Amino acid sequence: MQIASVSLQRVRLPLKEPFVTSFGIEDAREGIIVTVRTVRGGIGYGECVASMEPLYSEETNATAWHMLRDFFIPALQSHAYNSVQDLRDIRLKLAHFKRNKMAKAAIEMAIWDAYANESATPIATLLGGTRTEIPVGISIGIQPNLDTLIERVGYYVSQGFARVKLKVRPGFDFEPLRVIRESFPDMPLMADANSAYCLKDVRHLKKWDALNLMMIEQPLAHDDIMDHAKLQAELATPICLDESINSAEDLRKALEIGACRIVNLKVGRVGGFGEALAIHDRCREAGVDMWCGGMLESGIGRLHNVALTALPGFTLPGDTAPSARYFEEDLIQPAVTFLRPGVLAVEPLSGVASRVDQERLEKYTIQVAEVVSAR
Ligand code: OSB
Ligand code: MG
Repeated sequence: MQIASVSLQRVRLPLKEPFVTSFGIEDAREGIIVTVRTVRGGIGYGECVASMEPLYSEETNATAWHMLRDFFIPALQSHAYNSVQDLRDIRLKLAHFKRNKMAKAAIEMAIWDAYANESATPIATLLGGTRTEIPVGISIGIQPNLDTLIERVGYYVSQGFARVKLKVRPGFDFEPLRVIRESFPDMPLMADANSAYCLKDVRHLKKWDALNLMMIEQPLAHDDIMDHAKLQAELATPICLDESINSAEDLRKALEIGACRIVNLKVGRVGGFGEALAIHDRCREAGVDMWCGGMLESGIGRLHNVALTALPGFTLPGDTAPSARYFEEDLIQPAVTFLRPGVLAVEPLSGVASRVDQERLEKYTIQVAEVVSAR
């Protein structure tokens, strides 16, 4: 497979309701859609999961745009991709460029997607996925008060979500979790702090052990594993790392020192499917539970997350909720919906192109650039 052209477009999809975390408020999913066109007419899409501001990580849509246009697309566009191994090795061609994983993932995943399209093979199959159904949970943002929170949780539970994750921050943590636990004694429940605490909060965090949480996600700094290891030694509740794991090497070190017992794998955060597979395989070998996280993706990134989750190492429900949880209109049709309550189907999709709604893609585009291959 040879790439004929790559284009970038910035999209802005309004969210049905603002998503509030310990790091800020997002009222729209603004991202970059990468489109790869192949010489034989194949078409592939990738979604960059960076946000508008460098709050979850250092990347933004503007930095990703620069990295893609000036470095990553030029580095990848003139190679031939003729096997799954060639796709898995894309990460090696970008390895000398430091970090900027979300930008790397966007073009890498678009090339996998184009390969799926051109070879008429489902992405899940290319990745080695075997499952045809996956359970999913809901990630609920910080709520204005406890009444609204309980109403929201009740609504999502009634829809059948397989577990509830609550965003927390100092001042909105133990009490809301306790109230949810009281109303839903047996429900799988977890908290995501997005780095809102530090090691001196250990006494406060130890109290959460009484709530029977599945895990606490990323309690400490985004770039830390040392303090997480110290904290994990003090807690009965498993720590799950999100922000701190950006590569299979990060994971090796985190597991070696006991910084987490569970991993949230986001393909954008780690630089694409190739690195995600390396992390998946390492978790599986080590018997570490893993699940697929989300970044409020449009249907394009969402279908990719669903395909990845078909792999056997995803042992816990992920954050890949149906499109309607986020958007009035998605960029794909039909949207991602429940097969039955709490469960998504892994459809045998040979790339996402057949699902992309071109009119809507146009409608939500706020900036376009065409990058033509030098070949
Ligand atoms: O930390 O997992 C996170 C959304 C944006 C940025 C970071 C995170 C999240 C979520 C939402 O938790 C997951 C989703 O529903 O896509
Ligand atoms: Mg998280």
